[in-house]
Amino acid sequence: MLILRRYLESCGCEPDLVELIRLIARQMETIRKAFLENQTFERTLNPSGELQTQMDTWADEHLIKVVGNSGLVRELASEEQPDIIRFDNSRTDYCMVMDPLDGSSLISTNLAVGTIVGIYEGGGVLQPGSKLRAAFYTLFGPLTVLVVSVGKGVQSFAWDQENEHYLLLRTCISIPEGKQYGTGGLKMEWPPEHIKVIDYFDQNGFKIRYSGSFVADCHQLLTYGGIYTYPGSTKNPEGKLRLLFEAIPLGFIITQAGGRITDGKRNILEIVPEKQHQTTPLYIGSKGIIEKIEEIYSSS
Ligand code: AHM
Ligand code: MG
Repeated sequence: MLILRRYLESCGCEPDLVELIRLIARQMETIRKAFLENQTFERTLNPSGELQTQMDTWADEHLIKVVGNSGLVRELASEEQPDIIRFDNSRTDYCMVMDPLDGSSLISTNLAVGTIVGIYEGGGVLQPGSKLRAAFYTLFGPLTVLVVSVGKGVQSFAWDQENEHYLLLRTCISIPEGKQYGTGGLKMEWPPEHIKVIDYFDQNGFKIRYSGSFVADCHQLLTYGGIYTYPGSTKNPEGKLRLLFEAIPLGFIITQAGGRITDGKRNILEIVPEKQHQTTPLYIGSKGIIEKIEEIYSSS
């Protein structure tokens, strides 16, 4: 059976990149154990103005400590931190973006959540997604799964507790043209283009699937196809989800699986981020559906 380390080496990843991905991947057991004691909300808000859960801050502090001590990352931007963190001890030029725990409003319901990571090689964290060197996410479901792309397709691995390594689960994942969708936002605040998109789905036999965890909702696309969307709203035209920590890493992975990501008008992977906590409306999933959505937007 292929394990994560051998897969990354077989792709020609430099040893420091292999070490960095494996280092973060290994933290998932520690993070999983911390759920039991960190079930509630904090009284603090994150830089996007959202209430933090105990696990948001726990996972954030833990990963910052581990990454900072590793000497493998020069610059780190986290969804839970107001500013970009720079590590002077780094022997590499890797710049990392992360959502330490995505979907955290679901912790109290025990639904699936996970960690999202993107890695650039030099150039800082404010770069378009097309420049990513690697991206991966983990998902805590019945299995602890890790889905990774180093620009050579998408593979998924599952944590093997007994042998303490990640075993290959699916290789060369290709996203099918499914017929399901999940949409965020309040219907009363959807922009007119989004209403047309949803009407198109409803008139064409699409099924609804929405959990409230971006990482989990995107993960199911790799099996069933379809799309996930969090549109802009009349109140927040730039949407809710973060360009750096959510849209870019997941967009990179879904694109590597043959899908696409758009804000309705442009490929999100081509957007040059202007600030760390920038948000974007987004549609992510099967290629044909995204093309249809862009058609609806351009004719509106
Ligand atoms: P989080 O990173 O704090 O969990 O926030 C992002 C989450 C996404 O995982 C999810 O898709 C979205 O927010 C759900 O928002 P809503 O509760 O408005 O449906
Ligand atoms: Mg998130």
